[in-house]
Amino acid sequence: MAFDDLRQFIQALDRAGELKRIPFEVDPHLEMTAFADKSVKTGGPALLFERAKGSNMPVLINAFASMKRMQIALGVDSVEDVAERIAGYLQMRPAEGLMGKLKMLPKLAEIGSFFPKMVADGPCKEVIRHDNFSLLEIPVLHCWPLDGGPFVTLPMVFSKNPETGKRNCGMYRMQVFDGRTTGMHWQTQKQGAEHYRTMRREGRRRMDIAVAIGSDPATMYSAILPLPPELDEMMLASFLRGKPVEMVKCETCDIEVPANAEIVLEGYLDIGELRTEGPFGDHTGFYSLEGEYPVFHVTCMTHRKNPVYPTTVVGPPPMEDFYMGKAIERIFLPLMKMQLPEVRDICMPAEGVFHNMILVSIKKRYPGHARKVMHAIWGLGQAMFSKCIVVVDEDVDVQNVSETAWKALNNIDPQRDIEFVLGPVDSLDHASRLPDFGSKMGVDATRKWPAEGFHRPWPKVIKMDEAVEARVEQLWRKAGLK
Ligand SMILES: Cc1cc2nc3c(=O)[nH]c(=O)nc-3n(C[C@H](O)[C@H](O)[C@H](O)COP(=O)(O)O)c2cc1C
Ligand SMILES: [Mn+2]
Repeated sequence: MAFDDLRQFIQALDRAGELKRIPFEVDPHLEMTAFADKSVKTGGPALLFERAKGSNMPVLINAFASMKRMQIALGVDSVEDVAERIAGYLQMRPAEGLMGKLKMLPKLAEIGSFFPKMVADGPCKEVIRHDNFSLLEIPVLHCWPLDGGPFVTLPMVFSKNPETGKRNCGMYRMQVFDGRTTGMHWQTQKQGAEHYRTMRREGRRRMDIAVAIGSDPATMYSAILPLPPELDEMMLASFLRGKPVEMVKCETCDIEVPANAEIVLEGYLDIGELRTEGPFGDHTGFYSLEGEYPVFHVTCMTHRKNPVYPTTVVGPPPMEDFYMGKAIERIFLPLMKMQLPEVRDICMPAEGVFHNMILVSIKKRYPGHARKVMHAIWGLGQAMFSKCIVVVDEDVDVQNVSETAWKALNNIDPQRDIEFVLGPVDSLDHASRLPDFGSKMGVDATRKWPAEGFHRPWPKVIKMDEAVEARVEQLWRKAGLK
């Protein structure tokens, strides 16, 4: 069952006991952050602030901030189900015989629903405002004390590739500078930034942008997925929902947005115009530094009647983004395995803030195999940012970080097994020698082979005899122990 919009999702969270409505006034300046942080770190619910200080709009926060809420958002019992669905399509083979072909029909019919659909009108057009609007009406959170200002943190930013006309949707935070302008914090390796560079090279002066805020959760979530550049996020959203995303044309620019959006900001970037953005209390748990980013000029705001403003707070982990990232880890595993079939599992522990630490277990089959996997990951889309990759053998459960650390730390001869490479790093990395460029570390913590020049015997992991364990289990109880 796909949600029609954000409101249906809110109702579903409420029904599942995953939402707390806050009826009294709370300040978007710092207070909501402290509220949301406490809730996520204590396993608390999503929050709907019904009275945001200084605004008429309610604020939704932490709507994705647990695995349970991610499941509700994606309409599944487990996010692994999404992975299985994807794997099902990836493994589709030409059917044998009539029965085989008939069996494939439902799957093929389903593919038809993956394409977003243009519609003439939609709820996001209930109120259209060309002149009489201000971004300051929106209860945008000033998240942390040293932030440079208020930031829109869950925007779906739409742009078009000027060469192919294909759309992109990415989630890039936007610092609100005043009633009509914001920053556009796309990092240099992201698709919006690539469209911008292409247009600058072509000598264009103006880049159309539309930003949708708040829609059905699968569509919102698709904005953060690390898809290949020309794969339409709205197609993936349609796949996740099992129902086409309905798109409407903007009023003032040549871009389409989800028709069910709560708020749409239409406008443009003046190509070449940059403004200082930040600092911002970031995913890393540190303030990311100020930087120069394009300026988004908003020329038209459309919205639903009584719009709800969804947002998130990032900061010292784990926060809402951890759960969004964990679901990505699970959903993308089959895609990674398609290119790297030797990979058994991966895990990005919360402390590593996504890509600072990736634990990978592999079926090691040939000398140097662990290093091949590291380099492949560094070459795989946004996994290029992986700062520290630890590769272990298939018998290590990488979801158990403690077991992985124990075995990996025992298995390495650091000088032999650690490799440093240089390359692109996350813009949020404050330690790299240069912005966006620095070193990354690969740790080969697999068991070493004679074919890799290791000729000493490799010891076994200690394990008690099973019969003895069973007997001691009885003796244990006999001794009155629990
Ligand atoms: C809450 C949240 C905020 C994000 N903010 C930014 C941001 O400000 N800049 C950025 O480049 N990526 C940001 N990201 C990550 C991107 O959304 C993600 O890399 C996405 O895949 C980019 O899409 P693209 O490949 O179409 O450019 C954020 C992710 C989340 C979950
Ligand atoms: Mn993209």
